[in-house]
Amino acid sequence: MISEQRIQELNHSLQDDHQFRFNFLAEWLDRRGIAVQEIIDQVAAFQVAIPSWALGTGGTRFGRFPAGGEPRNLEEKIEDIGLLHRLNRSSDSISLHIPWDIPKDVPALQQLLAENSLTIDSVNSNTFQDQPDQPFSYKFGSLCHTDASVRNLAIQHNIDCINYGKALDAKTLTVWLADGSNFPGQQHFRRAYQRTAESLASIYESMPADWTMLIEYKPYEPHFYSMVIPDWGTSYSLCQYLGQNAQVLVDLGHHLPNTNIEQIVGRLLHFGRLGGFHFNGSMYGDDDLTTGSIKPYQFFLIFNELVDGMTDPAVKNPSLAWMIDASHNTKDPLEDLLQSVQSILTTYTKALLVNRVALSQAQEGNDVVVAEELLKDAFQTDVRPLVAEAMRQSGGALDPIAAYRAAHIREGLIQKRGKLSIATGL
Ligand code: PSV
Ligand code: MN
Ligand code: MN
Repeated sequence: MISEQRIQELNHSLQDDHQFRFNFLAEWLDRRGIAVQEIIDQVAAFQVAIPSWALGTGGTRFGRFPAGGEPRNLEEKIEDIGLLHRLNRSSDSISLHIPWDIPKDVPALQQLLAENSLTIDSVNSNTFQDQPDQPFSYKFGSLCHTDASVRNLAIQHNIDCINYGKALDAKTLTVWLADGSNFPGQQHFRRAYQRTAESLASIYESMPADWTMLIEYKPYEPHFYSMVIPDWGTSYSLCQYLGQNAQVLVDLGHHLPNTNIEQIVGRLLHFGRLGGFHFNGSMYGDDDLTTGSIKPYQFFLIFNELVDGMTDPAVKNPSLAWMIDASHNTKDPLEDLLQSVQSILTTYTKALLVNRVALSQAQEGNDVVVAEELLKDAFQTDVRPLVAEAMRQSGGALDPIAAYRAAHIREGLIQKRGKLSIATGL
């Protein structure tokens, strides 16, 4: 849909302005003792996985307005992500959701992944929907269910996910449970937790030793009175119960308004239990909007904690799995994903600019104003030329969204797949 040569041609037309802006910023940072190329290399190395379920329009329960040209199968989803990766060189993997993405022809998929320079990031289980041929229902829960037959079905589904993942060299199983209750008295909290822990242990025991289980939490929805894993503390305690290869996954949208997410990140890093991140933007809750679109300063503060933890030798946390978990109701999903990656990299770059030595001194000396100003200084720096330069140096587009539009990609996809093609998603 867009060749590397076309990307270079488009870059050529933007090069002059880019160089001007880049030189100014690079010189300014250089004067302050910041190693610019090191920052660029770190940004270029940062890769964010794209979920297979975010390539179509999400919709709400009130309606859905398809973008047209949505991917109709796993192969086309891989092609779409390959396209994103060609443009920004920062989305080199895909997360699968079973049973939506059951791999059929594994060798052909492996070849397609290699052609698109992609790998499989994680496999996500789905026990929040009943499948047509399913013998028991998840209506009253899956891993927490009162009936062992339902629990075993959900356990087996997760084991199947691991096996699908193994065939494609994945190493992560992500578990998000919709289990919970809608009314007081409906569910016995302690027994539901215990059954969940034991079910997760059966799955954990079936996982290869080099795999990680990521456990996501969410305070509400689909249940509105209680969720079995509503918060990071519950995820954390389940991880402790399971073992070292279980980690907490933070999804930015899974917090109640005004939650101090950056502090949660700091805590989990301190315990060495932060396994992964689902990026999105949120105003009210699990809105799944474009990353960074609503609260960019909070997003920066979260990245500041992440960079602080990742660069502190005292922190013993495994490397993190980064993924976008968004839904697109009004935008072209591919443009939204490009915007999200751009926002993630921009915010990461700002966090890399924080003067950590000075910040630490200000914190230890209780200089509140200087500490805050150091953060604001990094946050207010326009680092977009650094991100563009990282993409250019990696062979991507200086301006991925402009390149996407210039190449009329959505129009091409509609022509190929039709106006009414619908992708599976949330
Ligand atoms: C539902 O809230 C959800 O958005 C979770 O964040 C999961 O990660 C995702 O769906 C896929 O199951
Ligand atoms: Mn999520
Ligand atoms: Mn969610």
